[in-house]
Amino acid sequence: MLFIEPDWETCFMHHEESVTDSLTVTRRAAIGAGVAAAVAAPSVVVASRRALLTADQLGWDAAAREYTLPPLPYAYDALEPHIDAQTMEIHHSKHHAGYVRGLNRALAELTSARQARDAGLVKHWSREVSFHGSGHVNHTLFWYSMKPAGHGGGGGPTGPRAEAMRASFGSVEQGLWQFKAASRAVEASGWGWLVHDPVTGSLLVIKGEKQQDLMMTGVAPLLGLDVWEHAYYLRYQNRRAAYVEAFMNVIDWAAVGQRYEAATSGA
Ligand code: MN3
Repeated sequence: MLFIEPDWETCFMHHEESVTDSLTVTRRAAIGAGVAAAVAAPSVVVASRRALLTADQLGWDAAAREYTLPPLPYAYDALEPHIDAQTMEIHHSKHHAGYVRGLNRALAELTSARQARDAGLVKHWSREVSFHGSGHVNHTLFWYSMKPAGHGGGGGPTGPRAEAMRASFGSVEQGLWQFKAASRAVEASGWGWLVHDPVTGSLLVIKGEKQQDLMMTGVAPLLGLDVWEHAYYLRYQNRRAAYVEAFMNVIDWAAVGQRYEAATSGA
């Protein structure tokens, strides 16, 4: 059963079509509106075989019941030259930190609005939870999708993941081409995603301009690419395509594979 306080669950219900079990929530956690797992069910995230991110990775402070900015799993300059140290430092210490602050504040304000029975404010702060929570979870997944080039980063999918790419896209190369094309084509800010659809068993490429709305019911995110300008402008300016291409050199395919196995194992 979910480790969700009844009030949280009620508040999230209009973001989630049906929060019925921990796996459903966990699988949705990183793709946008499914913040519930990150917010209220860290123990479920840890315990689930399908876990995408652990409570530690998400910086969840169980005692304080709030989030802290989780450290990067590598140094700011570890992804050079593909992603520069200054961009990484600003992206993590300013942008990601802002989402964590925003999420904590929104959760607190939501509590107050609910206690005051103010439906308008509940609507407002629920949106803020969705926006900042998605930002927090998406960025954490993004950091854990990269490794230094040649040291875990780059190359391509292997084994069952490569087979899944072939079955879904015709070839690994065509799948990566579609992922890059979708990421380049995001209008203004947004994300490119490689996801697993449990209904068809296929991999899909999706893109989203608004992270708070970025949800496909039930799909499990495998790989996300941040194409907001703050993610690349210092080094690549308006050349998003060059940044998308550079990202290929630092993808941690082992991590993507672990998410794929988690998404496809069990029922
Ligand atoms: Mn970003």
